[in-house]
Parts: sequence; structure tokens; C-alpha cells
Amino acid sequence: MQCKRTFTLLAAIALQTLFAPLASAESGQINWWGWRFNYSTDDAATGLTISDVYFEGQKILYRASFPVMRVEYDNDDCGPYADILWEDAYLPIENSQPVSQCDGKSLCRRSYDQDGETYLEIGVNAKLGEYDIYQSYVFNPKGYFDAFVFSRGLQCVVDHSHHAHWLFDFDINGDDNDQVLKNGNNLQTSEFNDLRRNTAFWTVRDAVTGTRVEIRPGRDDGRPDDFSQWDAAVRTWKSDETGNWYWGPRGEIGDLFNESENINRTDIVFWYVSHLEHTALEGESLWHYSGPRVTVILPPED
Ligand SMILES: [Cu+2]
Repeated sequence: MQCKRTFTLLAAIALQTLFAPLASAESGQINWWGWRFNYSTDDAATGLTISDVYFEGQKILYRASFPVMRVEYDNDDCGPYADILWEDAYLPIENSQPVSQCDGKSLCRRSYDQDGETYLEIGVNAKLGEYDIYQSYVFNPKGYFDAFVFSRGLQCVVDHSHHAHWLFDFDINGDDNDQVLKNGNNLQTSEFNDLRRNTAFWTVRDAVTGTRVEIRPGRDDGRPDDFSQWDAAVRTWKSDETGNWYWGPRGEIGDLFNESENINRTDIVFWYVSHLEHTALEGESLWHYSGPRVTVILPPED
């Protein structure tokens, strides 16, 4: 009996090794409760991206991506780091951490009910050094989605902050005629940096159709500091400003591409930054998460 059990165990390990899910890029398409989009981890080193995002047949985003998470340790005891999610970092989820239903998969695609609401989640699990990182988008049929990043782990047992950067390349009803407003009424005409302290939410709308989105901070999006000084930045779209992160751990989005160019009735991109403080005392197993909510608001039908 002992022998047989040993054999079974060894066979199981061998099989597991044989069929161990390799880190590999994945992509696909989703059509779910009014939402339609493509997702991919193939795109070079910008985490899980969603592209050609439509809600109720209206184009909302060309692409949303996660180019970098900058990390600063107190007194530079470790790092600083520019954590970039890419193919070789993807690892299968284990022990339902941080989400259930996806054990053994690095790309998690699931739907679930919570508090009477239905959600669709698409996320990717990764490990970079000692960090576990899970980056996801969670959609609701009412027209909003949350962009999340979960992280845990300690590269050094020292207090530090993670600064997660999302790049939303909005194309509301196409790439022309987009406008950006602060707090729902304050129209912006040239590129700017912003703080949640000063602006509660941002609107991106199509000036012709009136279709719009509101971008609102998540509950735990933290505060900027000297190392990462801004919460949001809006720029004119340019192809060479919307791909990979080339600016290392100390690259400050507030200083990048800020040339006071026109952002009224044109193609724009929206950078959003959350700041996760992580104390050494909390240990390496506690997950932190943060990220903004994007809500689509369609104009009333005639
Ligand atoms: Cu941390």
C-alpha cells in the first residue's frame, strides 16, 4: 500500500511536470452582456491588454494596457524597479490566490456573481522577482469596468511603494473629436497632469455623438510622492508615445510627452497612476490592490 501510494505520487508529479502549463502568450475575443473586445498577453511587454473595446455597439477604447509598475524602497535599500509584465513572467495561479476558479492558469477568464451583480473578469498572473502580480479587468453589464492590479511579496524587508501605470487609449466613437473634462464640466484644451486631490473624476467624450466615459479613482489608489508625482496625465495620441515603457524606474509620466499640445476634438490618451504603499511589517503574503473604474454613459436615444 505504501509502495503503491509512492508510485501514484511519483506518477502524479511526473504527469504534472509533463503537462505543467508553460508561460505562454494568449489572446482571444469576448462578447458578453453588451461588451465586445479582444484581449491579449502577446503584445510586447505591456501586461494584459484589451483592444477594440465596444459597449452596446459603441467604440470606447482602441486599447488599454499596463506598461509599468514602478517600485521605490525606502532609502533605495532595494531597487528602484520598473516592473514590466511580459510573457516570461506569467505563471499559473495557485491555491486560488488572488482569485478562485483559475488555478493552474496564468490567464484567468471567469464570470461570477457578487451582491446580485454579474461580472466578467479577465486577468493575468505573474511573478517578477519576489513579487506576485495579478493584473485584471472586471466588467459589469451596466457599462463599467474596473482595471485592477493586485500585488504582494517583498523584494527586501523594507517599506516601499508601488506605482502602477495604466495607459487608456480612448477612441470614443472613433479616434477623432475626443474631449477631456475635469469634474464633469471643466473642458481641457491642452495636455495636462493632474491629481486626485484636485479632480474627483475625468470625462472623455466624443464631441459629436455625446458618448462618454467617466474615469474614477478606486478606493485605495493611494497618494503620489516625490518618486511618482502624478495621478493622471492626458496627452495627444502619438504612436511612439503609446507602446512600451522605456523610461526605467525613475521615468515620471508627468515629465513625458508634455508639450502643451491640443487635446480638444482630437485623439487622446489617458495615463492613470495608483500608488500602493506596502510596509515590511505587513509581510509577503498580504495582497494589495488598486485601480480606477471606467464607466460608459451613452447619450439618450432620440
Ligand atoms: Cu510591495
